[in-house]
Amino acid sequence: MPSSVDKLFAAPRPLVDFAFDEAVARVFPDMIRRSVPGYETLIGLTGLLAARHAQAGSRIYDLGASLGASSLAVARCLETPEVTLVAVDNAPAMAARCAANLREALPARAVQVICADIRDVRIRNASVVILNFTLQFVAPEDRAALLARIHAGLRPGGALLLAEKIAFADPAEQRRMEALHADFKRANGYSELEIHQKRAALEKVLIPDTLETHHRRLQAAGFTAVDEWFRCLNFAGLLALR
Ligand code: GEK
Repeated sequence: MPSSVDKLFAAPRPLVDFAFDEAVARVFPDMIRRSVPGYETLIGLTGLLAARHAQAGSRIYDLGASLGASSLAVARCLETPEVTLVAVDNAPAMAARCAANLREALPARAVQVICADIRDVRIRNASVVILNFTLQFVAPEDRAALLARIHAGLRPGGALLLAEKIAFADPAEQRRMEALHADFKRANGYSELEIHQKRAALEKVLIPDTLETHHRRLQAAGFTAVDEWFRCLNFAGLLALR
């Protein structure tokens, strides 16, 4: 399915919470590349990190897969035999496009695409679980339980790859990072109106945590080592080992 340039917030519009609907799915690759600094690097390296931790006969889960970018990066790097890729997204428009993308790009690979809430999906026999920019959309009170279920579903030696927008405890650092993030969006062609309207639409939907909160919660879920492997402005990638 073709994708297009993101103009969703270009004209004045009523304040409605952001939703992963058909209009967003259509422009999603352009939107995320222009909004998340380092997105392409992080996704490419997700493939390498996943390949290093993949185990024969296991599953690799891509939770909040959107159009399947992380799954495709994994498939490009994976040499371990008998690994099933399981991509999950609860937005029907995303899951349908993800299924079409993965079928077309990976005709010979064992792939499942599931349209469901990641809080309801059973995680089992996993060597790698990927949560790239998804936990931030899960209700904060449900995040610890989800991480504990992921930990329980990972094989010993398995890995969770968690990428998130992050918040800062220091208000001055928060302001500096937000200003740089707005500069990044401006440099990618978004207008002041687009930046303002998208920020307002996401305010109640995307709730970032500080890195301290992430570390504490991952440890409480049972992960033994947590490495910060990626950082670009207010976005970070963590590798957590079972
Ligand atoms: C990428 N990982 O390209 N259950 C299932 N899916 C969910 C849930 C949930 N509870 N909450 C949100 N989603 C991708 C990008 S986008 C990030 C991930 C962004 C899904 C939602 O439908 C959307 O497709 C995805 O998580 C978040 O690396 O748009 O900033």
